[in-house]
Amino acid sequence: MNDDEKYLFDLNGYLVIEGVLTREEIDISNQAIDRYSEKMRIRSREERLDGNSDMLRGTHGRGEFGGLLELESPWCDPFRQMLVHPKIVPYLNEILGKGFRMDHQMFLISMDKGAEGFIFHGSSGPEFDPNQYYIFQNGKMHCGLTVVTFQLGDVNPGDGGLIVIPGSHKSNFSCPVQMKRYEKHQEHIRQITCKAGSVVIFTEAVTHGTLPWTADHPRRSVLTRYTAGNLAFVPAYNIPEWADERQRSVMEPPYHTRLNRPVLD
Ligand SMILES: O=C(O)CCC(=O)C(=O)O
Repeated sequence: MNDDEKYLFDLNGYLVIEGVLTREEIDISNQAIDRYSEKMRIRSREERLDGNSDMLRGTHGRGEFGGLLELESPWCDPFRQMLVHPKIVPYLNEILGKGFRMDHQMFLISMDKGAEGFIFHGSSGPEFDPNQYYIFQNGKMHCGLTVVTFQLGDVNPGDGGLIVIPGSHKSNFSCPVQMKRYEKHQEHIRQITCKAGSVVIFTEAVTHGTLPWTADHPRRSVLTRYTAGNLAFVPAYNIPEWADERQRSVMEPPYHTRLNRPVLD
């Protein structure tokens, strides 16, 4: 993570890293999702995420596809590589510290035209959230839950998808309710655009949400939430047999790095 990237992550609470996946990796990942399309779960109207905001309303829920790491070989391969992707590890070592761990299991967000948005959420201000936080101390960033999103399709201006309030991970006041509903102050809100193969990293402390999807091509984003090696948001899980040494290291339960915790370089 170079100095410009550190500055931008600290400033905005998120970072876009371009060109992480090759065209072949993007294609295989998309083929895997098409092949197992029956595993896609469309959120029901009872589980709506739009917070009853007219600005975030859609015609249907977003698609979610879990268990990507457990697909049959070779379809699981690109996702297992994403888990400990060598181009992403240095960023997580900087943002979360060595010994970082996968917290929530990897899953796909899929949105086709008309899929609803997600009301703004995140933990910034006014209370301290010991699981989702952003602190800068002793010349270093310290984060709780942090999201890594691999993009399997382009996200163009106006398409919808992930939106953030840049800098809100350091805010001290509550986000105005109408802003959370995307009804006010839109000029301070940024839609994150990027090309297929890019990765977006953001701290859960930055106030973020989702705009309804408007493009003809689907949104496909593979999300994994990581956290510092001593933290857990969700209960730890069993380490699967297929995991190699690198993958095992990010699936360790939470404990201090000093206790011979395996770390990735
Ligand atoms: O649309 C996005 O990428 C944001 C998703 C999100 O914040 C969530 O699922 O909790």
